[in-house]
Amino acid sequence: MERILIIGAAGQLGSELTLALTSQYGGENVIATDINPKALEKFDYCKTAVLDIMDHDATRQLVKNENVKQIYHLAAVLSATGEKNPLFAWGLNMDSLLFILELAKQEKLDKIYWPSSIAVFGPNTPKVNTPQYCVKEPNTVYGISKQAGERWCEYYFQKFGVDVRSLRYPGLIGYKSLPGGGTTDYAVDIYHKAIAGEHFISFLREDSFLPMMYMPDAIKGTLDLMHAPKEQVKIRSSYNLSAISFSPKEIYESIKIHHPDFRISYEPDFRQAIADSWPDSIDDTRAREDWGWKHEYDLKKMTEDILSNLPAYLV
Ligand code: AKB
Repeated sequence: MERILIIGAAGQLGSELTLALTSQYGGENVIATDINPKALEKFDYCKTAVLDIMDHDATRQLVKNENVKQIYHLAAVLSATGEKNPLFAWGLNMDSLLFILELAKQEKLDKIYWPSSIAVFGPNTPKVNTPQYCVKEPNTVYGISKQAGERWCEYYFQKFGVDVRSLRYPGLIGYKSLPGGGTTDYAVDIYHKAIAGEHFISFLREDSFLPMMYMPDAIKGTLDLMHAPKEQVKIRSSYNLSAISFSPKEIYESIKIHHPDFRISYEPDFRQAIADSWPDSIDDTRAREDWGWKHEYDLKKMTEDILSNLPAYLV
């Protein structure tokens, strides 16, 4: 049986993608891996393995022994954490991607998925409806690593035929796991504070707009891209992908409708400069044209869904 390996499965995206892949391929054929053994305990429905992606030998052995044919490589240091330890972030983000691309080439793997991000854009990029192709001068180590990673993905596709596919995710918002060091993660934390009846302090200004997406849309987009016939995947760096765009004030107001006593204050920190360097909104025409991308959730629908489901997750 050909298996799917998920690297960094216990993170925000991996937690939900692993479940979706398991329902499509069956628990026997999905291997969730993470560096943290405790974090793997929640995956009682598929195969698991403790894996440090920097351990090339162990990763290669796992791929060979388990007959892995597809890899979702999700492990990365995100934007805010990356700024605290730039060389570590660069080392992990780049070394792991290059190793996986090389492994895919050597072992003739079927498909690789690697997430890119709106962080590839920078202060000189057009901010509104940011096009697929435009100036990209990222000024975070995370953004620089995603931009370089995109070039490597296209290189491995063009030179060696590695079928690697990628999306430039906006801020992803889910309630099934806690945020992991991103600039957009305030939009996850705010729901937790509202449910707990606590005051929320936003580390971004009230009018700081960023592109965002509810997790079910992100999962659907990822699987649609991975299931698309090869010839429809015409962009091999990474596709712009868009759903909603809002500010801290707007998400707060959407929550306040359901929690009238909820309070917010604004104390921008170093993450404001990161947000200021990213687009307000994204043009994802190519994803819509090439393989039929369509989002479902707007801010109102996402807030209703999170507020009705999050409490059950917290008990
Ligand atoms: C982050 O904020 O670092 C991530 C991203 C936009 O890639 N969520």
